Amino acid sequence: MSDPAQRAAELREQLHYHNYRYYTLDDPVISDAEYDQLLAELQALEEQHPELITPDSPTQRVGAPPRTELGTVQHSLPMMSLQSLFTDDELARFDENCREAAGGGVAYLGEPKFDGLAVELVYINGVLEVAATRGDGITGEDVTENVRTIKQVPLRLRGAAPPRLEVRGEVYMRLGDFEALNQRREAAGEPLFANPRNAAAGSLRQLDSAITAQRPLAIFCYDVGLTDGLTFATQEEMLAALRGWGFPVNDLARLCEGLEGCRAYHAELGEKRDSLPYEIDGVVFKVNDRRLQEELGARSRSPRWAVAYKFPPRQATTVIERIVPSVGRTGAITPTAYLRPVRVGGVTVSRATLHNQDEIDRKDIREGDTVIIQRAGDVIPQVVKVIPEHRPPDSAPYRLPQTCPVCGTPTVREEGDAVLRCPSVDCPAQIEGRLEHYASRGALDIEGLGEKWAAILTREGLVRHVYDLYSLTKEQLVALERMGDKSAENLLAAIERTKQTTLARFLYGLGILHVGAVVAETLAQAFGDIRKLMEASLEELTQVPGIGPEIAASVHGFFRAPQNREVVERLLAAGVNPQPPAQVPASAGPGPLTGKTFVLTGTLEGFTRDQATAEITARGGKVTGSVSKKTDYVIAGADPGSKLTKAQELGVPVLDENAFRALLAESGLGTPAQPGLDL
Ligand code: 3BD
Repeated sequence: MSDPAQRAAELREQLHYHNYRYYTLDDPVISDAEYDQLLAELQALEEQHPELITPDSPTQRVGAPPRTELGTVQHSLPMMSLQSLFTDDELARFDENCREAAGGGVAYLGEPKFDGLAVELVYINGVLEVAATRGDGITGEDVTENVRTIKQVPLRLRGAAPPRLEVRGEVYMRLGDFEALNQRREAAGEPLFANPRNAAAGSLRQLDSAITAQRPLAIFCYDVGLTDGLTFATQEEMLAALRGWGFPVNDLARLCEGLEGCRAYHAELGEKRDSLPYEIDGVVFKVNDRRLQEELGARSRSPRWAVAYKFPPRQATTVIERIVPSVGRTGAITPTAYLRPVRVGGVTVSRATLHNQDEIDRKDIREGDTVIIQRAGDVIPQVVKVIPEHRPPDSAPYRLPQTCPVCGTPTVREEGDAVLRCPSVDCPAQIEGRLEHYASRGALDIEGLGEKWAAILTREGLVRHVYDLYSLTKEQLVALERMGDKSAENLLAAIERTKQTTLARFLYGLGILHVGAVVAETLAQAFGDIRKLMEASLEELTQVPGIGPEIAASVHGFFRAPQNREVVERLLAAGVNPQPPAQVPASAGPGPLTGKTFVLTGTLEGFTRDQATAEITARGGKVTGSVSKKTDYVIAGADPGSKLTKAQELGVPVLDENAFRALLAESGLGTPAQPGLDL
């Protein structure tokens, strides 16, 4: 191959460039694994030819340049780097070197290598004084205020503390927390974090600690810096001391005897990797005996007594063959990238989620693109970024379809919503979820028809549209597994009973976007008749008190779609007869609920919480969350909570469901029709 000096210069230049892309621009053009490979090659070259090492070599400066906005902190002892190993042979050489210095077998402390952000915490007289990121190992960023917001970080040490103590660890985000954070960001139309490590880094390096406080950060501690004379005989002893002071120390750390012990530990954690609630990218082995550590010493920046033995990378480069939109149970249309299959972290990956149109636009992801993909834990793989240099010349930006790919209904995207949806009640992709909702307690309340039977009825092809419920026969039902004679009869009777229902329940049951039980009640009061509502103009809808422009647009749009109108017509033709609410006489005087304050506790049989609230507010009452002397009534259903006890203590009248119904009936509005329930 080429001259080593020339190759080293080449590598250095590439690494500087990729370092800049990664740390300064936050926009890498190669995967982490490819970067690691270049770095490893340069390190090997410099080890063979130490005269080639220059002070500015990337091997001499591994870390992010501190950002000036956050303020900087000098580490009193440099935070070293860790040499990365990728093979058993490399591990054997590491062990050999340690054994040579020890003059015998060596015990190592093995621990997971957390994929987060290294930090140092400084405690003065037991109190957290300063927290800094690792930075370039010499100088880090001052993130004291942000670290204070991490609940796992002790602000004061437990037990006796030295005058000064420096503790080092890794700030990270748990996978579940990361997904939840990204889901919130997706719903709010904010850019998503590519992985838990970026989410942790972005959260820790906020200029406003109030934002950090809302991010679910966590920490594992694994080392000390200056300890003011305090010494530890072994790594294990130090971890025990950290635990004692109140720091989170990972409990997978184990003593590993010799090379075999290390190999077994690496294999064991490799198997556990996918089931851990946080991301790890390898294991770290450290000579357990601290005196032997000292003897082994360090190279320029990394100790000779510790290594990171990496797992196969979880990023890979591949090509998007197609982008396919799919419709979920709730009508959300999600784009999926179908990939040229590629091995990532020991698994073959052929699909990645693209989330939504905003994410596609932000990353400018197109069919035919070469992309870096990544998986974390068991999470669906994601596209990290496109490599524009490899883009085919004829490519075009990708747009989600304007009509539902399953049923052809024009898709809608509400303002402020990142998700594109199919708004049809009759979309086959959604029928299972729609049916379950139609049958739910707050809607038509079909006893016995929950998630399980909604799935069976739709999968067996017995129900393709909600109105198919009304033509089900006993023969069809008993032919199903686990459906006996009696249950079939009960289900048919429960379906039959729903023909007498209220307009509010019926509206709620249609599952119109933004129409919950309260809005359904409001619309029922305002229009009184399903056909009037179907013909209502946008203006008429907007004029109803309590109906904002967003709801009005959703309802109006819903009834403009012919598929939805047909579903309503067929339900009515099947005999469903939604009853208008009793009219409030314009001059209706105050009733028994007017101005009264209610608290709900436990589960009611005939109402959801929203419906009970709607009934009370329709009669001039109000519902609050906690019991006080100002509470007029507590409505207690099954399994009431502490609110019932509180009511009894304060002498607030407690009504059960029947008494509540009776009270509702006393008011001008009558009782909400509840088929099959005696009062
Ligand atoms: C971990 C150095 C030593 C104390 C130096 C042996 C390189 C990040 O779980 N132990 C760990 C982990 C990281 C460590 C040490 N033990 N150094 C360790 C570590 N269990 N991640 N690191 N670091 C911390 C780093 N960070 C950013 C850029 C370059 N290097």
